[in-house]
Amino acid sequence: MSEFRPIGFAGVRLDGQFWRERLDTVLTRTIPSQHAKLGEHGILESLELPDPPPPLRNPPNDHGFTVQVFWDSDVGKWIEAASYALSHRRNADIEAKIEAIIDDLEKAQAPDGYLNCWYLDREPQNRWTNLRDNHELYNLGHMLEGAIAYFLATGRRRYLDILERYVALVRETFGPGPNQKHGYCGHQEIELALIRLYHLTGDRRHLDLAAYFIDQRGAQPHYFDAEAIARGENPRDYWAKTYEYSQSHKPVREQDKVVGHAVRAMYMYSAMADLAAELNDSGLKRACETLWKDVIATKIYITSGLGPAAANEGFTEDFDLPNETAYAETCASVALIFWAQRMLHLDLDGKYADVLEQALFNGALTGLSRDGEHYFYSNPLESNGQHTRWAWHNCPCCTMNASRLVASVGGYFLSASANAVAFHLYGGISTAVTLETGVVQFTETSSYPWSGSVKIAVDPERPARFAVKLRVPGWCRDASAAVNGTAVPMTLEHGYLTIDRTWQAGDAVTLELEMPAERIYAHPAVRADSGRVALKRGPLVYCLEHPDHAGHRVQDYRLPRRADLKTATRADLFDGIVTLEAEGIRLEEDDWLDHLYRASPPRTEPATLTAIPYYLWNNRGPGTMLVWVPEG
Ligand code: FUB
Ligand code: ZN
Repeated sequence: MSEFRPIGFAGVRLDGQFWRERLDTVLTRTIPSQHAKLGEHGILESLELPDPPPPLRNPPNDHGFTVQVFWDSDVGKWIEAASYALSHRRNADIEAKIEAIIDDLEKAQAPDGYLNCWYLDREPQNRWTNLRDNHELYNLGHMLEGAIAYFLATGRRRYLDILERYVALVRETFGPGPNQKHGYCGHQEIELALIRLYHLTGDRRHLDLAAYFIDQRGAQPHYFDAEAIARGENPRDYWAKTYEYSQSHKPVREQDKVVGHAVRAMYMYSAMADLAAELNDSGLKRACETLWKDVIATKIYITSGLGPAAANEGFTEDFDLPNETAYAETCASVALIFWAQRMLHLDLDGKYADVLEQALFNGALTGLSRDGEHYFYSNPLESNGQHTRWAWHNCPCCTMNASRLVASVGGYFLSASANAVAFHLYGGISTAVTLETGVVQFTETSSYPWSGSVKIAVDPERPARFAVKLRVPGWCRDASAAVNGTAVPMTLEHGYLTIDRTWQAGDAVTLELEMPAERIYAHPAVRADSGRVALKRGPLVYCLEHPDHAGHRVQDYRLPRRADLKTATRADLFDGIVTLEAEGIRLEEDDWLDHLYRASPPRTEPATLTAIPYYLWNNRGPGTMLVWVPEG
């Protein structure tokens, strides 16, 4: 296991324009507007528990399930995101809103500590009877993460106290004892929250409970069978048909294929990686590595979207990666970032940081609009104009996953051990890190991801020997580095360049990462991408979008194999971006008249293809978009 630990986002200041803009947007627009939406959609009201409860806002689907059962989680996630925002800037209005929510939760909590507003409001007698579907522990997980974040941001512990009472009840209820339930949640999440609570309190019982839930998953006799029978149902009538859906088809250590619901899978693998590190558990680590290989080799979109299918919000067969119908839920890419970061701390290997970065720039950021108030739930790689960013969703899970990620993004930039600091991402940050030799101020300056020129000022309080490790991304084929102007030999170990020397105030490292525009091809088994090419530069995946093509359908463009790819700095687009341009052709349809088929190919016209970063698509209205461009 590696000795590196992440440096918490609160200690990392974002100075670079790219992330500063996203963070400011989230602080000033996303967090307040999300609170307003929680109010408008009845989610805040659902904490008030009137008797009798009001009619459902979201009618049950055809297997009797309503998303209202996990509204508590949406509130918890908003508090978590808002608390991360408070760690950047205190805000009396947001704090008053959180306090009002805590008032409601305090009133709602049952005398024994139970706190689930769906069950308390509607069917208090049925608590813990449907862990498979009804998200009770998932809700607690998100609320608990919110309470921890709020405590860390403000020092106020009322919400945390409420939830610690609930956790104590859960610990009493679940476990190996003869009078305990041997169950676990159908939607993983509680495990991650318990591990966070363990980090906060040092109370080992929280870690043990997380480990219990993970190890119990998939044990026989199957818990979800037993509880279905107890509800008077036949387990074979399970609407999802298979426990692969919740990764409980077999014990987690035996799992070697990534299956089922994508967000559930990613949260579970994140918890497994956490437990592998905390418990030095090589079995769990091995399982994580096997699952990692499987997803990376056969199931991930180039954008790092995960889970092509809407039916199970998740995975299908290997290489099944359709573009226009891709589900690729924003939450799944956010959760992949959680998992990748944990893998990176099991082994400091750039292959994990590469995926983390890819998911951050392409999978997760896409979910949040430029204005900070519109979202994508699914992230297709092609559109015929049918996709549109929405201001809210009746299942708003992705909204707060986007905001909590951006509000805490500084936490993914670097890690430290006792005598080394590792930079994983670049983009303009400053932070003070305490090493065993003393405090060192690091100031990283760059306009990454637009440029690969990075400068890092290293200022120890007194001269000291330690290592600075710089990630050279897997996409970069030519890199150079220097300390105070003297070149450093580019010997990489697992994707990192190590500069181990005695540093003194005023030292500066420069890193040049060549960042040419590139064509990327898919494995031939990915039928959807056959004969097509994707464009990338640095960590960014690009796409063609309608406004840059005079309203023509972007699917009509062809990129000749030998066409040069040029980069252009476009101050006029999205406050300044780098676009990719190439000369190609466009198929014309004006001479087809009423023919649907004919013996001669379409007439073509020379045409310029302009590609923008994928994460920016659909900020200028719906229309055609294409990631995988036909070559020819
Ligand atoms: O079930 C809770 C959340 O809602 C899941 O993580 C998402 O996939 C959506 O179904
Ligand atoms: Zn989601």
